[in-house]
Amino acid sequence: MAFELPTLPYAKTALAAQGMCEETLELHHGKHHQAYVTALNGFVAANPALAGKSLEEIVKFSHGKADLAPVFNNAGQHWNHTLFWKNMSPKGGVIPSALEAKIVADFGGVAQFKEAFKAAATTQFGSGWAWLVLAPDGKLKATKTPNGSNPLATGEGKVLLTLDVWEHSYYLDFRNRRPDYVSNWLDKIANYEYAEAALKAA
Ligand code: MN3
Repeated sequence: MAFELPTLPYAKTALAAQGMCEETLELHHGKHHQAYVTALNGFVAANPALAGKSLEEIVKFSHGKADLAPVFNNAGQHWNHTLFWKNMSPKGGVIPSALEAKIVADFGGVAQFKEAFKAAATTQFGSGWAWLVLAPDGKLKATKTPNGSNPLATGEGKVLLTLDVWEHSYYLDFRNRRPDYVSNWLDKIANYEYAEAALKAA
């Protein structure tokens, strides 16, 4: 079974008023994400060791193996983007109460959480991702990974929220201003209801 590009959970115009324009979503979802899916399917078709494995299994299996680096990059990017689309909402930016209580307990406050997440997102040199995870010690943690990597591969915790900080995710809307993209995303676009549901399921 070939992997498929997931449908966006909202219209391509749905986030424009919040700072992510239709062209960004069209290119990012329809071109960038599609390219990762197409490449991954090519690798799976050519390598019997990958046949029948789920996306999660391929990410873990290929992680840290030099000869499977292109597989890991594309499988990771497929997993990361699939989550990223669900991590945004036209009604984003509102932190529900159970998640807020956990954020206050572990970061000291919402402002401190946003500061920590923003620090992770802006200090990721070059391409990569920022994450809010429930770490193995039971505490929320803001972290980052380069390129197509993710906490599923590194074992840093269960993912509640992720933000793409590759330039293709923000250049049309914010040009070179990654810090503004991150702040705007946390305040207006992030789907904290998804993050709270993931926390409750963890
Ligand atoms: Mn991307």
